[in-house]
Amino acid sequence: MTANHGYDALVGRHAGSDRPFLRAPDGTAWSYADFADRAARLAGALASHGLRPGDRIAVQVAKHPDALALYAASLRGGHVFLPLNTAYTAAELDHFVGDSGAALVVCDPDTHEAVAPVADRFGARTATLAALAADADGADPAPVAARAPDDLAAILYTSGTTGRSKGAMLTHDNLLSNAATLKDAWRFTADDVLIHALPIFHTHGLFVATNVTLAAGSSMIFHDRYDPDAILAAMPEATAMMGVPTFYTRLLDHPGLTREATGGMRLFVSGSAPMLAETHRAWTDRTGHRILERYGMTETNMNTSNPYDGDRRPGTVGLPLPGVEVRVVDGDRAPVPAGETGMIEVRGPNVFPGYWNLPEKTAEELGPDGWFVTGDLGVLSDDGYLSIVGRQKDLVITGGYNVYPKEVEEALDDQPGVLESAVFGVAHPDMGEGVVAVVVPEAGAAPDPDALRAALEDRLARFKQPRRIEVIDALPRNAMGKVQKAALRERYADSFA
Ligand code: MCA
Ligand code: AMP
Repeated sequence: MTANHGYDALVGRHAGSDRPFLRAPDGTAWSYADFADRAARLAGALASHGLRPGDRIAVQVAKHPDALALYAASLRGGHVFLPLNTAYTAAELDHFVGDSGAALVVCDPDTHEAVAPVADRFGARTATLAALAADADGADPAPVAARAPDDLAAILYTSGTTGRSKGAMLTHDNLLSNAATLKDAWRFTADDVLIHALPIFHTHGLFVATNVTLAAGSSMIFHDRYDPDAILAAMPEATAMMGVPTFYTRLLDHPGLTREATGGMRLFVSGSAPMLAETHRAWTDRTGHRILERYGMTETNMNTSNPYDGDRRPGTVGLPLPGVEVRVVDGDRAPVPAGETGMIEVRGPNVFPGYWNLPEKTAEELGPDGWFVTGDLGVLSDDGYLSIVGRQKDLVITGGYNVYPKEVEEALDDQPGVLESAVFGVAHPDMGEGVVAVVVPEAGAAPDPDALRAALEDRLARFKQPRRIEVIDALPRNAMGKVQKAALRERYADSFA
């Protein structure tokens, strides 16, 4: 039998198991054998579309069990899975399809008309997930492609300071090693039932939640969106949930969140964005549970986690995971003592091999010694707990989604009457941070914020669009001419209060 490092361990070994894997509120109920069979047939459908090992599949589809099976099919066929946020516009898609050289773009019927011309331009095929699923019904299972630990399993695009998204390459072993580590660290077993309400186009929902479930042989309740009522209704049948901080603040606003409602749960995990210590404490007061906060990145999967047994410290992201090294360094990349702030760097089997087709960018962030520069600022306590105290990278995290200001600034600067702009994040009660833009008009021009907003509609995903746009005379700059974003953040701090 051919060895496929990720597929065999995550999916293949379950092929004969009638244990439950996934159930969805729409009535779908898949055993592990059903899931493996679905993946094998979808892999057959992909092969019939001419896909070969190593080919990239770009996938922009609504959350659906078949989308998860398509990820497993991609692993089986040895393809490289490239999931895309459903909020991305066709304009944004252009870069992902072109840069990755995807052979196939999978979309939904309602986006087919917009997606097909993008795929055509780069010589990629287009298929809807529904059409692939129909093909899969009649397809023979595709053979399992041979894949070594270092072979690519996925590319996830993550924006950069230049405004251009970079494709983070992830290997079979990046995914598998992290899943095995998290399963043990968080004590996942076949008895667990995970509430899965995250999107499956990012690391959190696709890798952390799904791969941990597969690695442990647990099952999941698969919600197609986040809805606090539906989550509370699912809790009596579940044991664990993973979410971004907004999941928790919205549940705290729900009167149904009580000790009784959460009584059967054993674990609540939070990550992707900073959780306020007060949210952590409020959760404990209401439910008696201590949220377990962890820290990761697209490029590294998960790096640190608060302990399962032991002190889960509010406002910290815990300790390095087994096998993962974490250090905090100064400007010369020399480690600083505990208690001092510096740049967080990580190293381990979880760390990606680089950015797709960007060797220079890769070399800037990933040294030959394997340490990856995260762009996050942190401080280690005497007993090894990491706290994230800021970001050196100019990044806004809103509701767990990342927005790189440069990309939004470029879109604003292109608008008639705009001389320049600055984009930044300020506190938002629901999303953690909300995006704010200030624009400086060209001489004699008077850009209208509503018109600017409308102009961004087709260009940027909704979550990147500024929730507040102000026209101002000049950007505050320091003596070096650099825009003082800290001053702007302070001036507009109460925008969403
Ligand atoms: C939706 N909107 C947003 C966001 N989500 N705006 C800003 N930030 C967002 N995150 C827009 C909608 O388009 C809508 O616009 C309006 O805000 C209100 O939408 P609402 O219905 O309230 O939102 P929702 O559909 O309930 O979504 C909120 C959400 C969702 C549940 C928090 O954003 C979500 O699932 N976030 C999770 C993101 C995630 O998985 N991140 C992991 C990345 P309009 O009203 O104009 O139509 S992986 C990662 O970061 C690393 C590796 C890690 O460590 O995990
Ligand atoms: P992404 O680019 O989507 O991979 O997001 C990774 C970034 O999310 C990290 O570099 C951090 O800035 C942030 N992040 C993830 N988890 C946490 C956390 N628990 N606390 C604070 N920031 C986090």
